[in-house]
Amino acid sequence: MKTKPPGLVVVSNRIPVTCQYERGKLRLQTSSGGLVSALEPLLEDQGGVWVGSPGGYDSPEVHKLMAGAAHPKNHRYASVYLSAEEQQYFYQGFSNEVLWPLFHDLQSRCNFDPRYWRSYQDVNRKFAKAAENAAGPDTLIWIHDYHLMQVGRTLRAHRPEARLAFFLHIPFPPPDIFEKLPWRREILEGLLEHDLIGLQTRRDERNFVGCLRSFVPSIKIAGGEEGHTVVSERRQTYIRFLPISIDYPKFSEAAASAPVQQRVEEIRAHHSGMQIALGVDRMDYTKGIPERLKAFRSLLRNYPQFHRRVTLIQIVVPSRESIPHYQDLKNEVERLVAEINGEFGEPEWIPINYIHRSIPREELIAVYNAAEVALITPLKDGMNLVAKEYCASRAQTDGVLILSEFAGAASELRNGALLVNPYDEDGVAAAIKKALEMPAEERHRRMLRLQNQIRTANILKWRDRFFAAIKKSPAAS
Ligand code: GDG
Repeated sequence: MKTKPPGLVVVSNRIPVTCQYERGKLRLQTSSGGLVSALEPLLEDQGGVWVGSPGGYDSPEVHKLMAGAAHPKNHRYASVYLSAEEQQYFYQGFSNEVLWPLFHDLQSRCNFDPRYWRSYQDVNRKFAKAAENAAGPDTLIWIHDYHLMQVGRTLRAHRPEARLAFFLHIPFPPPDIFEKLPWRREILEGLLEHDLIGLQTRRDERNFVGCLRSFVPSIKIAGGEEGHTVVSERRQTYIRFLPISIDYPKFSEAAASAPVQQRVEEIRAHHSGMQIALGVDRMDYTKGIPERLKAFRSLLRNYPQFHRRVTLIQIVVPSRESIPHYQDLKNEVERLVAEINGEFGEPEWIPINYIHRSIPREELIAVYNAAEVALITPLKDGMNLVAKEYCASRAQTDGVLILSEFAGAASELRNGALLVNPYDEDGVAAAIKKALEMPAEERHRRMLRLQNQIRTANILKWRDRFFAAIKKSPAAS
């Protein structure tokens, strides 16, 4: 008997499990990062196939480990295996030395090596083939993020009638930055093979449409407030900003649970008489970690009344460690932590408590709950889920969110958060002071607004809005 084809195939660079060497042995670990956090609850609820790479190199050992891996209850993984060279040129190279810095407005960090582009196209074809194998004729194929912007091109060539959607998790740059990309036209035309393109914010939608106008002159664009429709030679594409979110109850319920509350008590008892400020980030230069540490140093220099009264817990999850810029960043962060602790520390007070590893989800929720202030100050960020998770985890409807105006989350959370320019060291220091001194009634009022916003616009709502937008896309009508 033939099995029913799945209704949804999600395609992303990584699936939620990672093959990694640990003390010389290859093991399976859970992957962390915003995309996995966002898509996991959605697939749990919806079912389907998740196509992506499990990391590690294409080898019999990795295949064997994946063959024995447990699949989640409601969906299954279809692995795409990458060679060492593909990891180097496609992943580290084109994805993370070209697209990542360029799309975060940091073009001086780009390395436009043409070998990277060739590998990017080859690997995108590989992902397209895996998606095609997993999809039935009516399946929606939903491709995610900047690693896979050419997958739609191959899929469309093989399946002209397929339903294809794309979501970009990172920002889309304005035309005067995007134009530096030698393959700008190919990237835009590849994206236009989808029926729907979702972006994080209105600004990203505006930038993307601006780039289409500048670099693909043959198309017609209509629309405004309710999204844009692009008519190209062969098809129509609907473009819409759809801000991603979190599984709100997962955080709020865990935060209120007895084991988490017990951990919160322990963490607070350890910092008795002090307020806790918190940073949680992947180790990435876009997250503004050195700039934040310098702002915290300004707080301690400008306002000595906070000595022994505040501790910054900074959790940094190792990321992309084989890329030189990331190694330099780690050294810079560690130097700054040591300098600041050296300058201000006392026998009974360490100003910055630095954790350089991923901690378990429940422990993270306990830390969110224990911290009076969250310092989310990326230089540029597609959304930033940590900002939303922090609010959802505040069981006592209290706590102050300090948020960079350059995070995608700022457009939804501006009414409750204290918005800052992450490049303004003294400005961020003043915002931390304001947060630490904020009256309880104002903290409560602001947090209530934030929680209401995030609870209503949660991840399942995001999915529903995405599916509603697909129905609106011209191919569906
Ligand atoms: C990309 C875009 C966009 C962090 N530390 C630990 C841990 N985490 C989890 C957090 C959160 C995720 O990692 C980080 O998500 P972000 O959204 O903040 O950032 P990116 O990884 O850069 O994500 C971003 C996102 O995609 C979704 O579209 O918002 O702009 O760059 O979920 O909880 N998880 C655990 N331990 C940790 O120590 N378990």
